[in-house]
Amino acid sequence: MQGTYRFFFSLVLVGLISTRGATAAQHVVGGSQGWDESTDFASWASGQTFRVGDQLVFKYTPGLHSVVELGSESAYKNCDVSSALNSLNGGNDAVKLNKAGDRYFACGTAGHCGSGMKLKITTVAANAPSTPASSSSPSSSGSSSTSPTSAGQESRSLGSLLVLMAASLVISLVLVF
Ligand SMILES: [Cu+2]
Repeated sequence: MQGTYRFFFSLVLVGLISTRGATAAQHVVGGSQGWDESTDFASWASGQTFRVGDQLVFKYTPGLHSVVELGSESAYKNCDVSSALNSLNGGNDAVKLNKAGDRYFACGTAGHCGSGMKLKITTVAANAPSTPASSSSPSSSGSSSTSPTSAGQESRSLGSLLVLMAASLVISLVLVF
């Protein structure tokens, strides 16, 4: 019986570790093109589901670009980088999405925001369903819209696996005591 208990307990630990790894996603802004003037960020963002606990990673050549977080929709629309909440310039900058809601980013280099180097994202609750990217934006490419959806399904199935493991632990405890 002691061996049974340890077996189920280690299953639960493995479940916890793999679920944590699957739910906290890193979104490399712009995908393989990165944070660059030529990237279509609206199209990229429409294929992603941003959840609380995830991270944005801005990859670019330091000195050429920067990352400025803007405080409002109007600052975003007008490329008003003077009202910046935060500014990053390392070239490999992680931004944690710590609560649900809209956030706005732009490049701080003169002229870049105006030529489209800006990003608006909406963060949803950690357990919210994935964006139905295939039905809402038929124009976006298939490869960019399918991968986040399948990642979301994977994390949900890991979640239900965890529930199963927790149930197994309870059953094994009842058997032991
Ligand atoms: Cu730039």
